[in-house]
Amino acid sequence: MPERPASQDLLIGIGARFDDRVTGKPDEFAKRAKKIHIDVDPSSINKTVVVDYPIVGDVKRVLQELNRLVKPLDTREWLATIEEMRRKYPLTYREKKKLLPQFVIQQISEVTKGTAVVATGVGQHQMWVAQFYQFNTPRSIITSGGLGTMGFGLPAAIGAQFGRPDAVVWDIDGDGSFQMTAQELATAARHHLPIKVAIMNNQHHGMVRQWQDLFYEGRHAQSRLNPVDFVKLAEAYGCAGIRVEQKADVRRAIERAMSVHDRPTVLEFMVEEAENCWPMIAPGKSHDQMLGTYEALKQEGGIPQHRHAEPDEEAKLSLG
Ligand SMILES: Cc1cc2nc3c(=O)[nH]c(=O)nc-3n(C[C@H](O)[C@H](O)[C@H](O)COP(=O)(O)OP(=O)(O)OC[C@H]3O[C@@H](n4cnc5c(N)ncnc54)[C@H](O)[C@@H]3O)c2cc1C
Ligand SMILES: Cc1ncc(C[n+]2csc(CCOP(=O)(O)OP(=O)(O)O)c2C)c(N)n1
Ligand SMILES: [Mg+2]
Repeated sequence: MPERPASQDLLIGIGARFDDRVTGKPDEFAKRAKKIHIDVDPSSINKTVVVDYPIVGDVKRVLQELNRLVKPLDTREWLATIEEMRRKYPLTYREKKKLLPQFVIQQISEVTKGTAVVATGVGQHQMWVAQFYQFNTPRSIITSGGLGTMGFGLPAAIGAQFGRPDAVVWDIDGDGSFQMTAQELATAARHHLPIKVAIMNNQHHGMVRQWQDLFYEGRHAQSRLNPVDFVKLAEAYGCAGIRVEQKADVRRAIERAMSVHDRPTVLEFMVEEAENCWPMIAPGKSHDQMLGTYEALKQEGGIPQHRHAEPDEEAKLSLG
């Protein structure tokens, strides 16, 4: 398939560390491609991916120099190809009886028109935010990618709300991650910050549970979490608390949270425990061996989730 990195003919990395989450098995990564890597840090070059043309320098200067040497390309055909790939291989999930976190995140995205600042914890919910919150403004996802620090979401949302008092700030969090720094609700309440905390309560360290199911014969060692009443916890700190169990109540709950302006709101979404995040590359495997591809999920009854082609017009206007 021409779409997969294994069969690309040219790969240009502009300020990239080529993390293992990106490369999968490094030896197989974009194997047939000539590789150009621009990075200000020489230690990033040839670290995991050996490249044909290393360029060390600040990206702005390097690109200015490069622009002098190359002719402008007509990229219309390539952009159309990318659009076609998006259409052909959309994200997908199968409806289940219980509430799905992907659906909740899509609803938050719609209500906020993709213009909120969104902080996250670490785990499945973090990846679903990247997939299903349709960001319309740059520099709006605040997430711990490299270090992957659970507990990052709430303090990050507090910082974001202090930094941008007029912005709508959400922390879309996991029940495990949230509990690492939940006491910071006191700080948020004391300063009357109107942050919204949406906890995807799957009563598990979901990402760990997913790996245990896929690679460790379902041995759920230490990944199941005690039930916690997050609404009571929120109220104990002087925050508003809302629990949602049914799909039909999701939208109203999000809208209610958006109407609270004088204190934090914690929304506890009781989501499906056994939902997996797809697609994924198993440890030590390559892009060609991706699990949970669109084709595979569609066979199991997955419903395509097409993205809006263009940012919401109203959202664009509100950005000025
Ligand atoms: C559960 C989980 C799942 C994840 N899944 C994915 C995934 O599917 N896909 C994904 O991409 N990531 C994923 N990540 C994040 C991943 O771990 C890395 O954090 C991310 O890939 C790093 O992206 P990066 O290399 O662009 O940024 P960084 O790691 O921040 O690297 C930036 C690079 O740019 C260079 N640089 C900075 N400024 C300049 C400049 N002015 N000029 C030139 N060079 C510059 C730096 O030297 C550095 O080498 C996931 C993380 C978690 C926790
Ligand atoms: C401080 C810390 N401890 C452990 C981990 C390893 N880890 C990564 S994701 C995860 C589970 C996260 O659970 P939760 O926050 O409930 O998110 P979910 O995957 O269920 O959405 C764990 C334990 C980590 N990233 N950070
Ligand atoms: Mg969880």
